[in-house]
Amino acid sequence: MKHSAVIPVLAAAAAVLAASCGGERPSVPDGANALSLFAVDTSNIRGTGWEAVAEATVRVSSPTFQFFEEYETGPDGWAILERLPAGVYRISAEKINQEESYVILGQKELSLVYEPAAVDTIFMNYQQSSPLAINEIYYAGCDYSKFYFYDQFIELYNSSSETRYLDGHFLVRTTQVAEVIDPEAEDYALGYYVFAFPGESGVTRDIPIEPGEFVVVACDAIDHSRFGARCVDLSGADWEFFNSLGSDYDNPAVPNLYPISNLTNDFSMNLAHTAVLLSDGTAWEFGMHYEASVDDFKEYVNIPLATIIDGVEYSSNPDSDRYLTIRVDAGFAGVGMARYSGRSVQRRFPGLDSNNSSFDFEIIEPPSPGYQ
Ligand SMILES: [Ca+2]
Ligand SMILES: [Ca+2]
Ligand SMILES: [Ca+2]
Repeated sequence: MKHSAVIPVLAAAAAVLAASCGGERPSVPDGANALSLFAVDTSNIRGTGWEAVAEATVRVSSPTFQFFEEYETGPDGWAILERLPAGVYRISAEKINQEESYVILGQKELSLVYEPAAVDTIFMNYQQSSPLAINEIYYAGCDYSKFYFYDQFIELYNSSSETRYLDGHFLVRTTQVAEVIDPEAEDYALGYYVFAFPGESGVTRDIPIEPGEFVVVACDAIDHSRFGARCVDLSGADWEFFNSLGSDYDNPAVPNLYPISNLTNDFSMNLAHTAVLLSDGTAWEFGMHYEASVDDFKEYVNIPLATIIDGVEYSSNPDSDRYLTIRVDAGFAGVGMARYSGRSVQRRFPGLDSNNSSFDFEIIEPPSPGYQ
């Protein structure tokens, strides 16, 4: 069966449907077009410039007639798409790195009329799944001689093109004990310190975070640099965690996040291993969970996974037991980082979020509150 460049829609559809089962290439009517497609990773994530993407899955479909084919790029990043009927095509490319648990994606649309040897490029980049993300966590502490770690902070970043609102959102530090729950078996994460921005999530709109804006939440918003050479000046922080039930310091010039429970502790983070969450604060409940180490039940806050906007687990030891489900974060930030090193973990570029912190984060020095 031989067709000209113009293919009747129904005939093409019938041919594809008839051949769509099994692993063989469907026998779509012959088209005159061939497309050599080059898949390139534009992220420059390893600092080596743009790179050809080998073994990317390339899916080709048409919005105007029934057509679907899958290809794979070769070791040099090229896929040869042959015998394409004339028409409009949507092309997507995807590369999943299972070792490092990240995804790069690219897509484009193009029209082929009569091009027996067309050449094109598909530009790929990392999936950015959180428009609002935890961009930096500084938890390590700055001075071993004084065991000083009160200059901890969390930095948020809006990588979307829209203003977002933090009203009523929670910043959460999870458990620091393994096996309180099986994180893969539950649809919530364990919150231990849970502090809330003022207002009501999705209702009030008083705490904007603009596109490209960083927001710094300090544990204590003071100039810590007078306590050690590596300690961080947080007097300019946007927010601070404040617990009026404890002996916490309150900088009156900096607005506060308050705890939702009656724990008396300030918000603080383990110097080597825990997880930090940003949730939208729309749902939560207290939950008593048994802790073998103290042989008693301890009060936590169950944070439904569906309310979690971003979560980052960090651990200096890459073999640690996980506190957070891999559905939120498949890796660890901060592997190898020492306590009191004055170093911090930050996304390799703002907004990079493959839900694998091993890949997304790098260790930086000094910490960078409010900037990248
Ligand atoms: Ca505080
Ligand atoms: Ca304050
Ligand atoms: Ca920063």
